[in-house]
Amino acid sequence: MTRTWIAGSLALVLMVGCTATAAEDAAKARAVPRLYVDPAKGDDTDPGSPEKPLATVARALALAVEGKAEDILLADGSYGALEITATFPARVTLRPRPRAAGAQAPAKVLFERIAIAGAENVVLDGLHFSVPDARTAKHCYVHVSKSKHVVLRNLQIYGEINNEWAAKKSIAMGVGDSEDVAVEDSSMHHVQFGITVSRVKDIRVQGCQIGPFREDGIRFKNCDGVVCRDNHVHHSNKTLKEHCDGIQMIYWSHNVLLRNNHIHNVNQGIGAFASKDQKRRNWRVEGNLIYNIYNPNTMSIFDTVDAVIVHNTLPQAGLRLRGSTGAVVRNNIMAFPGSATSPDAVKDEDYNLFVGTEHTRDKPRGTHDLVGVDPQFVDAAKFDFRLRPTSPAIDSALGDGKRGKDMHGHEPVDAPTVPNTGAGQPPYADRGACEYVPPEGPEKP
Ligand SMILES: [Ca+2]
Ligand SMILES: [Ca+2]
Repeated sequence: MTRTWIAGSLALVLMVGCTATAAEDAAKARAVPRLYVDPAKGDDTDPGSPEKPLATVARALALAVEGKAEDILLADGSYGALEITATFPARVTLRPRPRAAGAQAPAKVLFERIAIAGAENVVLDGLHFSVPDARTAKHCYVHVSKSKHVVLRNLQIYGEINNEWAAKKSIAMGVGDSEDVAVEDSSMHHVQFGITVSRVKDIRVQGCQIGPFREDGIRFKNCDGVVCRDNHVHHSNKTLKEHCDGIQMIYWSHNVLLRNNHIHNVNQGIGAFASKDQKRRNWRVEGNLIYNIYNPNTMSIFDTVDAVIVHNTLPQAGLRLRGSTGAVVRNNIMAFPGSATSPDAVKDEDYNLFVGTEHTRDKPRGTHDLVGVDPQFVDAAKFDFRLRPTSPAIDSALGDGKRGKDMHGHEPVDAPTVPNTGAGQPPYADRGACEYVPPEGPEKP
């Protein structure tokens, strides 16, 4: 009896604890109004609760327009095509319903296509996109047009019918005529194009995995405010003479940051080709690693005014600057300097490491350039272009105060056994795209 009472009291205490937590959870749930959707078991006349979900996303979106949902949780299943055309009063997120405790399989909420047109405040998070059969027209899995404040996060987009169809007919993401759009941490492969962006103000593409693909990995046309960083773009399968870029800039884009992108095994790396009508302005190209490119365009920054091109590693190539003026070219590791068509293409070239000795540009080398020097990569044959501890690129760059983390997440550190032959702030940044981190840690002040 006593034992039962104690056990009962203990259970009551535990229950009170649980109730408090459940109450907190409930408060959080109320803070973000939620609706549940299940196409197999739901009914659009139901309230959209976990137990009584709605049947369609369209019904959930209609309720979200009225402010009754900011979080729309989708059960596993195939949803076909969806159009989102509303302006929502608060940001509305479509995402998979969280897994039950102990569930093994990842969520698979599969769409054939989502078009976001004339909409505002939309987030797609964790959704899959593919189609079961080849289509006659071109197929764009996620299409954003005339919209504002859109986030496309953690999406997986892939062709799985046959490579021939996928390679010629499919675009993973198309974004046009919009403002404030972010594409984050998404993966796309077996598509013709990865991400194509036209006439967008403030577009961010970051943390995406793109490849294999056929035509272009990421391309921007006539955009203002581009951040394209920490993307891995690899393996295009066009024949070697055909056009295809890891990242391509078509015509002008202004206020551009291309940072820490890892591009390889494509026909061209970063291709910002002719933009005769409007020269590009305010560009920073930093920390990119590009190799195994099948034609001379490993990094081509044409028709751009005063571009800052720093801390890139092009182990097999040089930089091409046709039609550009006033470039700052510092702290890069390149096979050779590359080419330009104008004597004023470069206004400041220094602190680079050139593996080869030839120099084709009119601008003289900077007094701190290292020429004909082995950068001592960890294992170039295996495409590991980090620096060995004895590399002359370590602690020898000119810091401009803006170098953040590199593509591996490393800030510049002061290697204690290497004299700081660099300058600026910090004086111990490294040349090239990969900051060396000594095993013994940085110099202690
Ligand atoms: Ca360093
Ligand atoms: Ca040092």
